[in-house]
Parts: sequence; structure tokens; C-alpha cells
Amino acid sequence: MGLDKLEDLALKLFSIDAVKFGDFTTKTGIKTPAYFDLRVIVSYPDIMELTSNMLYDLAVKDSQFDHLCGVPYTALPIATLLSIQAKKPMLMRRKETKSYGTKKSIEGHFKKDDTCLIIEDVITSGSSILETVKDLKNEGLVTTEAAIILDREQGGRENLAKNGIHVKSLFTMRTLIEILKKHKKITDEIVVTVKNYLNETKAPVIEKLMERVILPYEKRIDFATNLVARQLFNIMATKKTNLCLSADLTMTTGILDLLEKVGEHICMVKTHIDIIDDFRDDFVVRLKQLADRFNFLILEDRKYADIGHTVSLQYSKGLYKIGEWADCVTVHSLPGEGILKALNGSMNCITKGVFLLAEMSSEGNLITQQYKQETVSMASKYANIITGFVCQNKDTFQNPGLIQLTPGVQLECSKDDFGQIYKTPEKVVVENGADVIVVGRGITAAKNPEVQAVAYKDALWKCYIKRISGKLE
Ligand code: 5IU
Repeated sequence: MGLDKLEDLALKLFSIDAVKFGDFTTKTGIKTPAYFDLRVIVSYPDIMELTSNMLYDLAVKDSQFDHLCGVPYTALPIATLLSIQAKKPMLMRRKETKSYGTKKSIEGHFKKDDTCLIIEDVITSGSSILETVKDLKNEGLVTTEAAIILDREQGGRENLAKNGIHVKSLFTMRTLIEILKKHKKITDEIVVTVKNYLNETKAPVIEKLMERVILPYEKRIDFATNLVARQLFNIMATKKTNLCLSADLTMTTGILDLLEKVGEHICMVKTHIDIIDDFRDDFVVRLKQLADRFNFLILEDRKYADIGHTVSLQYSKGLYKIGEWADCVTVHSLPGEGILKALNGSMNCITKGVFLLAEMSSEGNLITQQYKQETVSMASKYANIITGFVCQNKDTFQNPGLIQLTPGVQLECSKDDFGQIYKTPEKVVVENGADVIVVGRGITAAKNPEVQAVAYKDALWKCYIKRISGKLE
């Protein structure tokens, strides 16, 4: 590609204020001496045409791919022009997944394993492209290349390379400012300021997508900010079990006897303290003794869902005083972040943990894609108390320091009479990314619970080993 064309485009972008220099603050609050707003090019058809022709020559005409996909929103019109010029079908990613109907995040017709070329305007960290790639991947599409207008040279290219995506860009920040300097559009001072800025300001490093599900538990300990998560990873790695027993029995002796038998095979016991008929304080003393003896944690599945103030009372007061003996508790995000704020205050230390409910296993539950995403982002502000999420799918979150707790598991797929949907160990661990697997009646209702606990433990561990060996599909 001749330099003339590049120079022509650079000058045109400058003349329409798509490229500006001065003191700017980005959306995320970072100061920058160079600002790009390529959205304005939709008002200049000749510049749109020039841009897309140049991207076509650079990255489209000699590339092999089945679809083009623009990163929403600025790149969409350019992707459309390229799709027409290349006569290749386009895909569109929804930024907000529909919360009704098909719940599809990618629009357009495609087959599994089809390849996709990404079109984007500017990259800084590369995170927008990675979000699009993640959604494409979840639909079975493969992405290895991205064609972009400008690389801000702040680490995006490297972040994308780590995720197997090669970037071809029309401009880098340096080539762009050199052209503008040559044509006396910007002063030497601006050139120096921008170059210094580039040397000093790198975008955050983004780890590999899906890393969580292929990292072994022991390697995830260092990523965990909540102490209970660290303990749980440690227990799983040393005891070689990711089985959590849901001890939904109504007599204390039943629960304690069961734990005597299966304690060595589990990493955690999940209780529903309010279903016990003969609750007495010494029950929790004995429960704690068993937990210490067999090295497992206690999760009270209380599913808090009230306003923060009430929840802090429910957590620390009343008959059960859950906060005194449970290592962690389950919590709904429904009431808003006040519930986490209150628990953060009540827990008062990071030796306690919260599993936040992001999805449920029961038929017809009302949790939507948006609810799930907002639950995950709510948790990020309370990293010291969040142990993980109760969820059903691996794309719910990426952070390898958090734990995916998945209920609704039996050795054979089935349902109960009240809408519980069971999946197999293979499905939840290998395909859906479960880290800790909750089994209740699969063990408690068995003729020989101990034998059955071992069967679950072995099956679940085998699946985990298969998953971390990278044989995902
Ligand atoms: N539980 C679920 N599904 C969920 C959530 C919690 O089954 O989505 I959140 C609880 C309910 C029960 C246990 O205590 O997990 C599963 O027991 P069974 O394996 O017996 O179905």
C-alpha cells in the first residue's frame, strides 16, 4: 500500500476532527494527549469509502475467512462496506444480549467452526475485541484475525496475540503522528508529548480467555482475593476432590452420621440449617469438629435476599447465628449491592465468603442474561468477600481467582418433580466449567451414601483432570 494513500487518509481524519490532540480524559478517567473519535466518519461518505478500501487491501482481499464481524458500534458501518466489497457474509454481535426469546448474542447465519474476521476502529487494551471474540467463541465460531484502523500501541496488540488473534492495522499511533508532523498539522511538542505518553502508559494486561477452566486449582490460589476461596482451592488440590455434599437432611444425627462416612471424600458440605427439626447449638460445634477433622468447609445455603440491614441481622443474630460457624453463605444479587455492603461489614474479615447467585438450575427460573452480567459486575467491587458464583455456565465469569459452584448434578440426567434439572459430571465440569459440584439426593438418597459419594468424587475428579488437560471439546 502506497504511503500516499495512508497520508491522504490521515490528513482527512485530522480535518474532520476524528483525531484530536490536547488534554483529554477518556471514559475510564485516564488522561490522554491524543483522542480518536472515529464515529464521525459516518458523516463523510468519501472518507468511509477510502477507509474501507484501504482495510480491504490490507487485511481482507488476501485473507481466508467465512464471515466478517464488526465490533459494536463504530466499526459496524465499515464492516458493512467490507462485507459488500468482499462478498462475504457479516455477523453482528449484540452488546446487550436479548433477555427474552432466543438469548442469542450473535445475529446472522453460521455453522460451528466457521471462521470470522474482526473489524474494529481503534484498539487500546484490546478488551472490546476480546469481548466480541468471546461471544463468537461461545457460538462455536473461530477468530484468528482482526483488521483495525488505529493501534494506540498501548498493549492491545500483545493482549490479542496472547489470545491467538493477529492484528493488522492501517495506522499505529506513531505512524499517524509522524504523518501529521510531516504535514505540519501538529507541533514537535505534541509529537514528544504523545511519544512520552506511549512509553509511560500501557493498558492493563489481559490474561488468556477461558484460562480459568484450564488452570489447575493449586495455580488459582494466588489469583484469589477472598481467603475462603484460597482455602477451598487448597483443600480441593490436596484432597483431590471437588465434591460438595448438599446435606439436606432434617435430623442432626442423620447429617453428622453421614459426614462421618463421607467427610474424607468432600471439599465442602452445604447446609440448610432451617430445615433441621432438632437444631441445638451443639450441632454446629460437632459440625465444626467434623469439618476440622476431615478438612472440609461449611457453606450455609441461606440465599439471603433482603435489604442489607435485615441481612446483616439474619447473618449474625437469631437462633442459628450463621456468621459464627459457616465459612461461607449463598446470597442473591436481587436487592442490589447493599446486601454485599452489609455482609462485608458483618463479616468484618476475609476469612468468610459469599457465593453470589448468578444462575439457577431450576426450570423456568427468572434470571436473565442481563441479570447475570450485572451480578458478576456487582461482585467485582467486593472482591475480599466474594468466594465465587453459583452458576451453570463457564462464560458467566473469567476471573480464575473465583470459584464456580454448580448444583443440579447426578450421574444420570433427569429431573425431580419440582423443576430441578440434573446434568452429568461430564457436562457440568468439562463443558460448563463447574469448579465445585454440589450433589444432594444423588448421595443422600442412595442405599449406600458412602459408596455413592466415592463414585461421585471419582467421576467429578476425572472430569476435572480431563478439563485442565485442555481437551475441552
Ligand atoms: N440448589 C440447586 N439449584 C440451584 C441452587 C441451589 O439445586 O440453582 I442456587 C440447591 C438446592 C439443594 C441442592 O439444596 O442445591 C441440590 O440438591 P439435589 O442434588 O438433591 O437436587
